[in-house]
Amino acid sequence: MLEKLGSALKKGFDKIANAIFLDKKTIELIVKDLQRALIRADVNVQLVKEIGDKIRKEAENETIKGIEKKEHITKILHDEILNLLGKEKHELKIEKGKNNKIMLLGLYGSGKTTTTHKLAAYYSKRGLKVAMLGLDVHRPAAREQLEQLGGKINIQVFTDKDEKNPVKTYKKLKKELEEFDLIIIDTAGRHSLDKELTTEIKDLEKEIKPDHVFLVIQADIGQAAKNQAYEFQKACNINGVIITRMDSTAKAGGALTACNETKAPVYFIGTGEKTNDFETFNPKSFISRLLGLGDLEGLLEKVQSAIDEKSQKRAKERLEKGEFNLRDFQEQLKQMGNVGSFDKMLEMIPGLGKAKIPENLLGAQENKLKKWQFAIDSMTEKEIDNPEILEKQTSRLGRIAKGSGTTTTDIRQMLKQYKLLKEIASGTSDLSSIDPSQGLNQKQIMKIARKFKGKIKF
Ligand SMILES: Nc1nc2c(ncn2[C@@H]2O[C@H](COP(=O)(O)OP(=O)(O)O)[C@@H](O)[C@H]2O)c(=O)[nH]1
Ligand SMILES: [Mg+2]
Repeated sequence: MLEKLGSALKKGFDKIANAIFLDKKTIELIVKDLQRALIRADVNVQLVKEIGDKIRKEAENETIKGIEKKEHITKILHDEILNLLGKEKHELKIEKGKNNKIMLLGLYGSGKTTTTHKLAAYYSKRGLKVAMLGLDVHRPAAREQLEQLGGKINIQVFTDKDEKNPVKTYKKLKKELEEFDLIIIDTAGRHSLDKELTTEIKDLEKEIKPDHVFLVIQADIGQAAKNQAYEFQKACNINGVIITRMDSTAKAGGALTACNETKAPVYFIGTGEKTNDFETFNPKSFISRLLGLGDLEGLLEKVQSAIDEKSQKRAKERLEKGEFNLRDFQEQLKQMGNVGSFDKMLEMIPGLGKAKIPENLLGAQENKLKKWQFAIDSMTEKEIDNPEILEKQTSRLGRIAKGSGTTTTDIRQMLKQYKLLKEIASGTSDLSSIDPSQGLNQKQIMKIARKFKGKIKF
């Protein structure tokens, strides 16, 4: 369900985390993709526009910079989507021994009868004595359908096949129903909420006085769920909504967000035809499932693990001018801090962050990185500015090793990596043409990978 929306959202968050600079162009790409995906999921265009505007506005806020900005935008995007879906989880706790009644309403084929048995099974599993009451007196097969379902889950079904009036049916069966903790009531639908249906559900509500009235809506209708919920709300007191067929449409985003707009919270969602294809609706976990384990904390962690933008920007400028030196290299090493992996270092070169260079070549070796930093700390200015002299006057290596608690091998390795990085950078021709949010294309990656095959070693 909603795979497309999920993967579009995921891509958006990834783009924020991986962008070298969260500049206007990148934000615009992210916003456009996001809006397209939301509209495809049938979310109201006005709401979609508002989200886009908000993100653009926050992105323009110059007081927040660098990694904080990434965190900020990630959080806003996450919270906006959560807002769309309705923030909190609405739970329906049913107490034992209280003869609770839940009445389900909805149009033809919305899934009332199926949901009646799903709800019954749900609460029966939680230790309640549950019964189902079939009040769809208009369609001959409706009561049989309910009885069949009841037999499947071993839950008693009450109906009166000879009675053509649902209120009378209820009155007849009322006494027998008193011994149950919970009664789920299936009612009749119509093609639309016409006068007859309105009268019928009003009469039922008056007679039964249900503790909860739920509107059952099929997700296929998308944002049209909004008007349907409003209409039913006008006719009687709806506590909330159950959305069915989440599994069979790409429009479910529209149905979910539309219900939130009407302030008729979604309590449950149906995700298939079987008894257990049913779950409570929790906006937070719904989002994290859409994103594949990406709850807000996970998303923020991702952002935090990206390297500080400012220094990346400086490094990029110097690289472009061909001025990248050992000092820049040292700053990058510091930036890597506890991130400590060579691929993070590559991220400072536009587009290279996404290059699929085999992981074993880039394995994180924090100790080594620390040693490299110590080594550079022990160098003289002259050595830092002209690292070539270290190759010519090898006695310098001994001195640096002693001063930094490293070995000459460590220093040689460090110098090799520094040179390699410089070389990779100069090999990535025309840096400015690479879209930072897109990374390199396959051809560019292959070229770099071929060129450096076997060279990147720790
Ligand atoms: N795929 C899918 N089908 C469902 C779901 N809920 C109900 N249905 C199907 O939708 C059709 C109509 O359901 P039904 O309960 O008879 O609707 P009613 O007219 O409102 O009582 C049936 O074929 C159900 O099996 C669901 O969550 N997913
Ligand atoms: Mg039915």
